[in-house]
Amino acid sequence: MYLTAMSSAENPTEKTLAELRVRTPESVTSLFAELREKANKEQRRIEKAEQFEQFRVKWVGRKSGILTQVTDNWLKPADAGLKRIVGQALNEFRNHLQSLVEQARQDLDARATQVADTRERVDLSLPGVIRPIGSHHLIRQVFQEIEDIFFSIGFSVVEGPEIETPYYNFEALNIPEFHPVRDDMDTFYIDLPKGAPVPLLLRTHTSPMQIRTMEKQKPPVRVIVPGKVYRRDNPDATHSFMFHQVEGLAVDTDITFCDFTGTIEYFVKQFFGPSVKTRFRPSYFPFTEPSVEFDASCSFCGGTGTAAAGGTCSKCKGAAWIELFGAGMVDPAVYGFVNYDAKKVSGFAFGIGIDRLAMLKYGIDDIQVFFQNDVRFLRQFP
Ligand code: FA5
Repeated sequence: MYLTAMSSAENPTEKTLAELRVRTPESVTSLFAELREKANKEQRRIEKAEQFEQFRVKWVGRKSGILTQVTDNWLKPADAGLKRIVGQALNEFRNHLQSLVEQARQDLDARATQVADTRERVDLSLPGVIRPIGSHHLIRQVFQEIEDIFFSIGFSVVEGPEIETPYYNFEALNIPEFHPVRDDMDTFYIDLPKGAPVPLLLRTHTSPMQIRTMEKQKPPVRVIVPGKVYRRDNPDATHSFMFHQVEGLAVDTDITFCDFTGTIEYFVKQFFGPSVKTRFRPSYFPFTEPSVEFDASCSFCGGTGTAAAGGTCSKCKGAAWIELFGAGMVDPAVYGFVNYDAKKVSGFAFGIGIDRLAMLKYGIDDIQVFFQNDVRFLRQFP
């Protein structure tokens, strides 16, 4: 409730003591007592800063506050006989008003602090907010596992562009234009403005990084290249238009087929466990000679081809082996593109499909779950 100014009828301070017919010290005292009571009452009703300001102006405002009125109307024109007693009462009244104003100011400050405290108070007994902690995607975890294994045998990691030129993606890998291998990698070319110096495409494998690495450094080379690749493959349980590979390349002056098989077998046993068996089959890649496909014994049926419950193992379809990746000794023709002397150096390369490797290791039967971002799937691999 806001304080209202007193009307002149109810405000005796607008009149002189003579007009109020106050002639004795007792009536002066009771007049001041009434005024003091009124001020007390109004001060007790102050709740807000505006009310405080109204109260202050009304009672102690210099221009027309009640204190000034009392001085002008009661003290100054008072009869000589009453002047002393009015002066004394006025002094006490002034002190009283000042302490009322001060008290009201302190009360308001305390109230504001209390409101702020209540708003900001932290209740330590309340249960905390549980923020779910994220984790690496399974593909990222598998990348990490593979990187750790190859780190331990002296390989380092390099990364390369996902947008490539046909030269790095095909030609320098010994895949000339119109080579039938390009049919399998028929892919995503980028729409470029007319007159662009070279066509660009999303890389179809991580193998272009073999060339980029050998262009940059002389042998010995021992690198792995994790990354995304893109192909115009229709999505199904084992195919995606975007998937992940880890390329491997080792070139030095005396690298043999034995180094190659030893390295690959070491990796597979570290990744799948010591009981897994491995084998090579002849294959063909234009940039390796000889080329192989590398198989591991099926980890689901223990390499028997038979499911635990009897019947054919659904993962290897009874073959007892699962194809893991392509690899081979670097074709000497490739060295010609990077100014390596094919008579002096030799090496091996491999290209692992990470999504299928993760599917095999973790028993996942549909590649699409990697890209659907369903937390019920992701949470299984914290
Ligand atoms: C290559 O990409 C060669 N660059 C690999 C290589 C490197 C050979 C170095 C020799 C030396 P390939 O097209 O087979 O090879 O693909 C390699 C792996 O990628 C496959 O074994 C498979 O695991 C995976 N892959 C291929 N296509 C898809 C696809 N559409 N979706 C998911 N994974 C795929």
